[in-house]
Amino acid sequence: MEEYLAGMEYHVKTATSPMKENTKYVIKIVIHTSATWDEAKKNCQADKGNLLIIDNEEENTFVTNKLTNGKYVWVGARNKKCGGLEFINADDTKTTYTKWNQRQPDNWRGQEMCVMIFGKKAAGTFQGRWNDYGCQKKLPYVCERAVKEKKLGCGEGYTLNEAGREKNCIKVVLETATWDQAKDKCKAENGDLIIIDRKTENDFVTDQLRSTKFAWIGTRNEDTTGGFDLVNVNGEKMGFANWKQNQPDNHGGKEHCIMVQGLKVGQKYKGLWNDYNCENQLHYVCERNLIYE
Ligand SMILES: [Ca+2]
Ligand SMILES: [Ca+2]
Ligand SMILES: [Ca+2]
Ligand SMILES: [Ca+2]
Repeated sequence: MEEYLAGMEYHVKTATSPMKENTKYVIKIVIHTSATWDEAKKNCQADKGNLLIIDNEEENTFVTNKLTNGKYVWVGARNKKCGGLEFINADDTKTTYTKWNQRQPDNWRGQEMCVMIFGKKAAGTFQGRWNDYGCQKKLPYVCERAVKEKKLGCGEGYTLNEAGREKNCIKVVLETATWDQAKDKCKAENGDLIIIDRKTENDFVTDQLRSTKFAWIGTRNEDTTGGFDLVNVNGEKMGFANWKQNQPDNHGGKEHCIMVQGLKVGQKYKGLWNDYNCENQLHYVCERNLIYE
């Protein structure tokens, strides 16, 4: 339970500080180490974060639901000074959102200056509520840390392709390869030979085949008896096609892989498909999903 919990991302919408708006946070629930409030804060800061500042109801609920093993757990609010009941956060900003339990905060005997939240091990009506508590008590705690927002992109060498059925990335490869080699090369980069879904994608892709006559695409003929059973690299029956005149013809009974013509054959013939001998060495086009960069 000491790791930052993967996937537990929290978007602060109504943040205590404008700096924090739209920042994504992850939380870490430290349940097996008990610490005083100050130690807990120090530990969180050593981890490039801070004791959890609960900004709103949504975050309060989110965190409470994660405190499955917690009864009393430190969070990042504390009393500003002796005597009063004004609270500040672990980053010294004013505490705006609170969720006090009944009759709290009470600064019992003048010794309760730090704030804890009741986890799921506490009585039902207490869960998710706050209590001011003696700062020297040793409790588990919750840290939060802002994370850099990762952006989806294509990665080096790939171009965004918004022309197909789903948005993804393509790469025109100008080294030559047989159909099988081309497929393996695309796979090695977590993609596959391109499936051309529709006319717009065919146009988009072939417009980029500037130095190419013929390029392999991700369709082949699975019929070995002389007929046509055109299947894409996902094993689906071919949907869109853009055959050249009199194609496919399985010429000489040896043409089982599909290529598309590039701009090198002229604008007029660009984009047309032909079945071709799989052992021919051609350029090819890979397609893969967007990745986090
Ligand atoms: Ca927060
Ligand atoms: Ca109290
Ligand atoms: Ca596609
Ligand atoms: Ca042919």
